[in-house]
Amino acid sequence: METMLKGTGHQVTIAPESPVVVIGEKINPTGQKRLAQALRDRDMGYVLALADRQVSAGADVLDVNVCLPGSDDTVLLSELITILGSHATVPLCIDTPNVRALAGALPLVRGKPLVNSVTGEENSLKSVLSIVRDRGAAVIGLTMDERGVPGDAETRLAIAEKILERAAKIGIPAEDVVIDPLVMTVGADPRAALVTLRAVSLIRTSLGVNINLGASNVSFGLPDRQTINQAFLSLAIGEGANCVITDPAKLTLTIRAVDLLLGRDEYASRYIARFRDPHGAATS
Ligand code: THG
Repeated sequence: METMLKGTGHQVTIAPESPVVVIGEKINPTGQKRLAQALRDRDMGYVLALADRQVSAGADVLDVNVCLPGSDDTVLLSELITILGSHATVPLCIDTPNVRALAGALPLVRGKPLVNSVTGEENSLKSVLSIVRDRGAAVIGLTMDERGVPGDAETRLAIAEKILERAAKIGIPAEDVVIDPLVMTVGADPRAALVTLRAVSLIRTSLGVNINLGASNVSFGLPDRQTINQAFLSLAIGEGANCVITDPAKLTLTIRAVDLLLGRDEYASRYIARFRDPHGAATS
């Protein structure tokens, strides 16, 4: 199954056996004071530089989240989408829990974006899927619902099935739904990563859809988070994850190494390309 995304200058395909697609997560003010301030000051130059740095570091797609604590992101998201759209050429991933912000921003995105995200909650399914369908976008489906994130892989599979059914019902094809089985932190629950890895495998083999994962949650509160994130991603890609939302400066090299080891990088050219430019500016 192929999920196709488009920016103004790049087309990106998420597909099994293809190289893993990297979504740069850094345009997100959560835990980033400098970005939060830049967004409050409308210092768009700072945000555009952050976009460029991530693309140079290997991001195929850019996640855009401008949710500042205590303020509505409706206006800011639309403003940033417009500016980013005439600057960055890669596809965008619109990351907001605010349906109004999503509805306002999505028509302004050029190409074919990814919407982050819909969940198995009735409210979310009802409001988000129709916006996605009307725009002809693709969407990330999170395997959580009114009861939260299930503690077992089978229930996450059931939620993924429900999201796909509801999407199909209103005319969104399965290839435009990327399922995110969600990872919790292993610092709080030693089996957290294991459940996610099982869910990746189960969803991938049962439903055949493409699978996204965030890499940063897993290591929260532990020392040397990067090592844990690298190990987790390697295992997850081995189980079938083929799209990763992460910090490209820290994880791209590991991802390219895993692609190489899984036979998805002929002549090791993509891995080697990361070394051609000291700033990591090689993009293919
Ligand atoms: N799945 C989907 N979308 C997601 C997530 C996911 N969006 C949000 C999040 N998870 C991924 N995005 C971020 C953005 C910023 C940070 C982490 C995840 C971040 N993290 C460090 C921290 O937690 O303290 C701070 C900086 C760092 O060391 O990198 O800033 O799972 N679909």
